[in-house]
Amino acid sequence: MFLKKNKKNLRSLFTIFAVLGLATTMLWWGADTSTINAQTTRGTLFDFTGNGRTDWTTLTFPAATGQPITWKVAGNPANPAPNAAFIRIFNYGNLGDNIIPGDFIGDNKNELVAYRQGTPGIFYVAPFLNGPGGVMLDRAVQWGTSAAADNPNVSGDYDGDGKLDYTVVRIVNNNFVWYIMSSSTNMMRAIPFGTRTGVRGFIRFYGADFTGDGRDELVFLTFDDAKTITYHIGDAVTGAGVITRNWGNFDTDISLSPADYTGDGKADLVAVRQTTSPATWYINNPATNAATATAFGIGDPGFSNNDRPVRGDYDGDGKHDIAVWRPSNQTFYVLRSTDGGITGQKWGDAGDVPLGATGTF
Ligand SMILES: [Ca+2]
Ligand SMILES: [Ca+2]
Ligand SMILES: [Ca+2]
Ligand SMILES: [Ca+2]
Repeated sequence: MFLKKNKKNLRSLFTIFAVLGLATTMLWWGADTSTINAQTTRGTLFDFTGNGRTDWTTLTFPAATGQPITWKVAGNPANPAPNAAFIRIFNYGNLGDNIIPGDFIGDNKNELVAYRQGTPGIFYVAPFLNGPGGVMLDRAVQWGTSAAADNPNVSGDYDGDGKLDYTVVRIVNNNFVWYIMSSSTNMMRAIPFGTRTGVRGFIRFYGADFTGDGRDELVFLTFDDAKTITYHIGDAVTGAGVITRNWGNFDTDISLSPADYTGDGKADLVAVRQTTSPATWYINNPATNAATATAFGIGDPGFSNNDRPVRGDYDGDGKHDIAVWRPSNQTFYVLRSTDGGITGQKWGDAGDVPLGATGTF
């Protein structure tokens, strides 16, 4: 497991990141992010090999808390030669951890990341395995505290340097406060944005760039008694509202963490309606308020026998693809944004959960 072979971890923990434990006291150090180049490229979501395509990944969760989570990654595109596909199967993180891979280092490859609740909470970051052997922990970053029920499923590149910023969001007096550690300056800031007052429920998402300036915005949704979903998009520096938009219904739709499906460099809103089969993907471009409806994947109003919508750019053109993982035959199906054709890739085992299937990983 990853707590072994962690020389880098110890070095990082005591020399680079020890000071970050102060985050739990929520100091404001006033990071100035306005001068950072917004045009820095960033890695493709869940691309572990660095070729610009989302890889095929499923996770096997153990039965008991504290037992290891097994990752199964097949390179995309899979080598069609028999037994030649790029495959890595390994354990990383334990049941109870938040699994949040992403490009935190800035090498255009996603790292393996598990966030362990605690006081402080810790992001465990390891490079993806390039060869045989175990996972080598690269760094352990203290951030947040489970004593305050901090939620780490909100990382984003909020300073626009091409690296994800370690972020947790906390409820303070019913308001959301986003604690962001800038990857470019290691400065931390606390941004108030949003409230749970007066809403029936809420989901907080990963950051996404809705304005096209290379910096992600803060994103969460709320729903009301009628289950109408409202997205709230906020500036990650000022906390000012940028966009508020109704999109989807909590009782009938699966809401994915927003991403760019249209190719304009700005994130779009996704509601995958389960009332019919095939399901219908309703995608809204908040920049224009234009919307599309695309039938794809098995739908189930009971949310049990449906295909699992997954996030990612599987054909590598810079646009997210409409895609699902089918539990019954353990196969990914991708509606390619390049040409509208369908790619199928069998991968994973019965009972697995595909990476990118929820708003939380
Ligand atoms: Ca960053
Ligand atoms: Ca932006
Ligand atoms: Ca878009
Ligand atoms: Ca694509």
